[in-house]
Amino acid sequence: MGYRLKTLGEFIIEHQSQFKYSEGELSRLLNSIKLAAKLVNHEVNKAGLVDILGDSGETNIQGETQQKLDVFANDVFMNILKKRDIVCGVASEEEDDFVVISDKNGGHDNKYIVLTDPLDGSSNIDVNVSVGTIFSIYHRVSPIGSPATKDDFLQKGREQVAAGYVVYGTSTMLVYTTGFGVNGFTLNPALGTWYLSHPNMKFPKGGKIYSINEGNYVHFPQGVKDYLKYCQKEEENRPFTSRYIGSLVSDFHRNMIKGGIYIYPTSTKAPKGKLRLLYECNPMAFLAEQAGGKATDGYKCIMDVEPTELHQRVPIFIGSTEMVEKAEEFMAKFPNDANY
Ligand code: AHM
Ligand code: MG
Repeated sequence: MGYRLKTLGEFIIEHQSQFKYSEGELSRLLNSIKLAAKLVNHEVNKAGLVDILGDSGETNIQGETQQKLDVFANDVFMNILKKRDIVCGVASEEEDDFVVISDKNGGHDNKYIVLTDPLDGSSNIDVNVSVGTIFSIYHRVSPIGSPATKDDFLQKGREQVAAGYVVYGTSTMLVYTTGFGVNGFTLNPALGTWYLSHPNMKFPKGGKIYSINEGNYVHFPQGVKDYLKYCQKEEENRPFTSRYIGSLVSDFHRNMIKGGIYIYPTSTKAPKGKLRLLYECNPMAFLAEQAGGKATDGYKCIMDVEPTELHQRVPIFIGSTEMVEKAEEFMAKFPNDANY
């Protein structure tokens, strides 16, 4: 990678003036996420070398088995965020409840809250397939000086200040938005430096890739079944092609570059969908919209869904605008069965 490429550190400083009410905290917060991502990357990359693969023997709040690396990634993000004196609270997919963080004086003057899925797609770790980290940043709504409350975390996605993901793939990338477009940075592992490799990322308007776990087909709503048949039909520029890694970050990343749609709908097995509104869907929806794409629950924008609980699940249709809108046309023929 060329040595005169812009680094993530330089990029953050250059764009600091875009954040009207920040006194540099948001830049410092992004810098701490970049550090946490490097630590997790280091561990993920040596997963095959050391005895770190396999179950930690613990389950998270949803009763799913946690992998050791999930626990490691969660600890890294929690610890780094706790120590930086920027956030007043953090919620993680791997924690039962949100964590209140006091400032360096033992008070509660910090302004930001972070929600994170520290290691998404972790069932892929044992088989050496890409995983990711997802993060979402908000201003607190509770008064400065008092401990963070649940209301700080139950804000609509529209209120996000920043969001992003790290994809630990064939190379490691950090992709984020602060509401001024989406930029992607690739890690040079030899130097530990992130370089701006994908400036101003945009979803192609249309695309030919659909990503969904078709093993659940018989359990899908009729609108989804009909849309899949549309994707598979030999007509005009179809059939589309199916690609599903089973790692939201990686599937989203590929679709943003090539044009595509990712769907995790409701099903008779998962009546609310599978993915979490606050840790997964809202941050990816913010990125999608900032990249000219779209994210809905099949009927309305994900970022307009009113959050009611921390670990709430929602169905999601996300990706190239024309593809999402076509899927919505099929969904609109049936009543919304989403039970959330
Ligand atoms: P996780 O947070 O437990 O890792 O689950 C989220 C992941 C997504 O990354 C992925 O797209 C989806 O679950 C795959 O689910 P499924 O195996 O049901 O297709
Ligand atoms: Mg997840």
